[in-house]
Amino acid sequence: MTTPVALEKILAASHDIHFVTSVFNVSQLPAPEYPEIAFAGRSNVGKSSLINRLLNRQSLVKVSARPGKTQSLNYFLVGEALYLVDLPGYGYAKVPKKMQAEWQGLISEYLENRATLRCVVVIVDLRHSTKPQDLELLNWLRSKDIPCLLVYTKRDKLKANECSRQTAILDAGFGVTPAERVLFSAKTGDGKEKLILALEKYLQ
Ligand SMILES: Nc1nc2c(ncn2[C@@H]2O[C@H](COP(=O)(O)OP(=O)(O)OP(=O)(O)O)[C@@H](O)[C@H]2O)c(=O)[nH]1
Ligand SMILES: [Mg+2]
Repeated sequence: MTTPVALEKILAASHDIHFVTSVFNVSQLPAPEYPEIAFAGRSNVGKSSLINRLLNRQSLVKVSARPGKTQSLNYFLVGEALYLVDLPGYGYAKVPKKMQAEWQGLISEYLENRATLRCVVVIVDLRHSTKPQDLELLNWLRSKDIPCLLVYTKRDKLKANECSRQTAILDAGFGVTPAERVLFSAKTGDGKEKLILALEKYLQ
């Protein structure tokens, strides 16, 4: 996995993608045998949809209009070479406080200690403002030197001029340059190539 082509090839190996396990407790984490990329973001932002699009699968990862669908760390092994980890979403008010605190504990313990974690993809909805919880996560990752990449998703929901305006607002709010984020749509596949190229850098 040293060239951009390599990751593309791995992701294209759609016959060789397996769901591995759901992790509710760090003791259940699989052996750190492969590099991994984790996908984080608010509930319902489109984490699972993004993974499906990346793997060209309609519904490998369960997607739901109801927020809070993903409640564990879900591991997918791609091409016997890479783990993709779908994380539970944060910021959904209807998830009981106790459960939210448990997830947060699990996620932060995982993010901070997983030696094979190469990148955390932080996904935000392009239509939204800079949400405090996203900024908090980003700043926490930055403070721990955990590599992260921002993705602004649901791009298909905005017209070009609105898209530019929102992108500028989010860039300013999160303190990133255009090179540090990717615009994406799980619906149209827009941005997929850029995302693959950006992720490739973290796998070298
Ligand atoms: N139009 C459009 N809809 C999207 C896009 N990405 C996700 N959605 C929709 O947004 C809803 C939530 O998508 P999920 O992928 O389940 O979101 P999630 O972040 O995994 O949600 P949780 O697991 O609940 O945290 C679904 O109805 C998706 O179809 C996108 O790029 N464009
Ligand atoms: Mg999900």
